[in-house]
Amino acid sequence: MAFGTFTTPITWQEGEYTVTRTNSWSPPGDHPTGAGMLLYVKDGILEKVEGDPEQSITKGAMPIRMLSLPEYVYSPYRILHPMKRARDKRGDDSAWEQVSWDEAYDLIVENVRRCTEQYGSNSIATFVGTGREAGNWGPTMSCRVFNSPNIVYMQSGWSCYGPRMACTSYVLGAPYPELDYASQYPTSYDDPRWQRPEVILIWGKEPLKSNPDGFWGHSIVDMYAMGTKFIVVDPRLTWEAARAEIWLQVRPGTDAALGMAFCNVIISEDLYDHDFVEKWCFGFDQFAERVQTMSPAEAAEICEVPEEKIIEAARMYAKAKPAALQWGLAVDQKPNGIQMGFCCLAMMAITGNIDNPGGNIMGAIDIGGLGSGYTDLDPQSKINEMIGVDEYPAMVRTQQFTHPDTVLDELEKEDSIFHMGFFTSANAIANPCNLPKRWEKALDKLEFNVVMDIVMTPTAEAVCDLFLPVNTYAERDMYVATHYGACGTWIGAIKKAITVGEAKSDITIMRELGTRLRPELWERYKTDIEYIDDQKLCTLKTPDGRPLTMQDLFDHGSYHVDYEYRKYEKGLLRPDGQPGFMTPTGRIELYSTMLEAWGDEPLPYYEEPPTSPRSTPEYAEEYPMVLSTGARTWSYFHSEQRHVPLLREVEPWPLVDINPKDADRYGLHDGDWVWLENDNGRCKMKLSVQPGQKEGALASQHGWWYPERDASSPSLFDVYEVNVNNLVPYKTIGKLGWGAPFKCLMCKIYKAEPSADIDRIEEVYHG
Ligand SMILES: Nc1nc2c(c(=O)[nH]1)N[C@H]1C(S)=C(S)[C@@H](COP(=O)(O)OP(=O)(O)OC[C@H]3O[C@@H](n4cnc5c(=O)[nH]c(N)nc54)[C@H](O)[C@@H]3O)O[C@H]1N2
Ligand SMILES: Nc1nc2c(c(=O)[nH]1)N[C@H]1C(S)=C(S)[C@@H](COP(=O)(O)OP(=O)(O)OC[C@H]3O[C@@H](n4cnc5c(=O)[nH]c(N)nc54)[C@H](O)[C@@H]3O)O[C@H]1N2
Ligand SMILES: [Mo]
Repeated sequence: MAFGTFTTPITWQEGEYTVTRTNSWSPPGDHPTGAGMLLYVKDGILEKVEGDPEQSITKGAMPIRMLSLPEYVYSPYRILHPMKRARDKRGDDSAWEQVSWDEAYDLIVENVRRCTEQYGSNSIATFVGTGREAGNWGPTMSCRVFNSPNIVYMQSGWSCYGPRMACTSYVLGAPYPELDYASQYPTSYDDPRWQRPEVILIWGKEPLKSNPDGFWGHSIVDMYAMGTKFIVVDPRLTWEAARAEIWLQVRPGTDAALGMAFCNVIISEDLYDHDFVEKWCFGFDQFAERVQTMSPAEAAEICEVPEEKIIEAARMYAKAKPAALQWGLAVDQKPNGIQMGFCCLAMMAITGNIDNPGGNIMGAIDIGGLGSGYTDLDPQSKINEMIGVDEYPAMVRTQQFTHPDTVLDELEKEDSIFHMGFFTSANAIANPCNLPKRWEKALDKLEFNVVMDIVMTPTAEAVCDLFLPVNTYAERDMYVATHYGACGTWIGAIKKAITVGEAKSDITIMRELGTRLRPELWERYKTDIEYIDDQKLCTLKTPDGRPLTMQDLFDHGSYHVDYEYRKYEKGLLRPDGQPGFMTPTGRIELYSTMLEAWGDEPLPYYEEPPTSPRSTPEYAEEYPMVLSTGARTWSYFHSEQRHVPLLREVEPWPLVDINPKDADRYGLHDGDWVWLENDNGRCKMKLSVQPGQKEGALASQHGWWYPERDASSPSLFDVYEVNVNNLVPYKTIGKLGWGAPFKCLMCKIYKAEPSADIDRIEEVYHG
């Protein structure tokens, strides 16, 4: 390993400013990408931020959401004290009253004890969101503070990262394989061990905007500038697609057919790595036979892309040395996603682009406890009590989370097991839940609901009784690790620079509650740093062999993991030290014995989206447009930041993209307000006519609500007017429980009355 090489200590004086070097995580929302930042503080106030040119991965660049940090920190929308409200006043914004932290904790303790005595501790559900800092602690909060295995991530079909991680664990026996972007080296691309990928296949991902799960999206711009070529599979013309050698403008939801055809071409044209396949893959012959059932011609018809471009793309990826694959959320957000992911992994494997310089690299097994708290489930037998384990054992046992759709069923039961809810980093009804109105009603049945957040959200207003204010990363000490440590290459320090109001960090709240409820587990940690050192960093070693500490990170700024390529050759992927992979056969399973054991097919197959012009032609007559939702935007992380002036000025309204020909067909114009509607519900957005959008398909944003509008029920910031998840069906997911059709719905589109007055939005950005 190596520490970072910075020319200054972590804080220094620059004229009137105290400058603090830090890394972003959350809040404001971000995956653990850790953009390097310099915070300029004068008289205790954060006045400005700059990118940190010395941070080895981000090199001074910063997403716009980080640039607007001061506005976020000092926003008038921020809640800075704990607040409570009587249960019968839910939905009434005027009923909140300020309380002390002690009073807030007392209320929680009283309700946890009451629920535990009356119904058992499993009656407490912890609702968590995606991989922000608090998302990482959600399982710990649930298991080690409330003593409940019922950790709930609410997105139908656990449609984020889970399907990709699950098929990776089955096929590769490893965590998510990430494109090698030299993040493990203090000197980045200059390290001689690194090789630049010749080709990157960017598939259902837009890393430049999303920086997903720790991957620094801008690195693909760097590689492009150095000569790397792109192949892009996306129904929209993205920045990456516009620069691609080959752009396959695929029909949303059909990617598994394309994946099978890619593999078919690579195998039938003998472009695969025989040596690698022979030594390290299991079930190649059956796999080859299966993908032969999907000819490029058939895939071309299904996916609506030219046959010769499929062939050309497969050849280009297979012939490049090295080649890397960026597979994104479009894999997860469809019932057929596991099979698409399977094809992605197979392509990496048969071309020998696994754990090689410039290919897709794998995490080591000894990265330590950095990842989210899966191991917190103690005893492991508690997994048998998780909601959904009987109905979807593969999902629940692989993910070690409850099954989202089954939780909704359970909440709705008259004699539901659930009685208390704790929301941390999840704005349920604005974004992660499909059919949000139904979820709201179900969540409202819970006797006591607590939320920890930054601002008053639709979820907090609708169903919560106690609000705990959390602070931002400018106000806390922490670390951030790419890929939550799972494919970890780098860990950076987050350093507190300011204090604002009474807000506390997620770990502080967890410790303080833990100390009250389960002192035997928590009392010993007097500070966040003590907890982090003991629970998270201690399995990593400094160059002189000591356990790594937060102080080391403060002293050196960052820590780079010693990266070994081709770990499978060296016995570094298996606890028994044998060469090979951590699968039942010890090889990459192109015939997946795990998928078979869980009751799915052991080989990839194609299924049409649940509703589509082909699978449901009658439905398509009424709802003729394909709808893919949630492609990421520059300004917003899911439901966040609509209250931040700079960001709202850049992206003031919820947009849905349409091809000009479709707009003409429906007599619609750029800037029109429109309804998107299907049999589940509707939502109102503003039309954006885009020549780069696939004909016959729409692309809508997600996570919208209007912080400037009426907070109380039934308005709830007009969340239901604008929430595209009104259109997403329930339990329309893959065989094993993963993947809802967030990226392959059908709807109709028609003109709406203009939405709300522009003046109110001006209030947001001009104060
Ligand atoms: N700014 C910002 N960054 C974020 C987030 C955010 O909300 N805002 N969210 C974070 C989270 S939780 C996640 S999971 C990641 C996700 O980040 P990504 O994996 O990059 O996913 P998306 O941006 O949803 O979609 C990527 C691309 O898939 C395309 N697409 C849509 N449907 C299909 C399809 O059926 N097939 C194919 N091949 N492509 C399709 C879209 O047009 C889009 O260009 O981003 C993370 N980063
Ligand atoms: N239609 C559609 N819906 C989608 C998606 C899509 O592509 N299309 N994407 C889905 C995906 S992939 C995901 S992962 C989910 C994400 O869903 P969630 O992760 O639930 O995201 P949010 O709804 O933004 O809720 C997060 C809340 O946490 C707060 N917060 C931010 N940082 C912190 C922190 O550090 N601590 C605490 N305590 N709170 C914090 C924010 O203010 C916000 O209110 O959304 C899903 N929803
Ligand atoms: Mo996500």
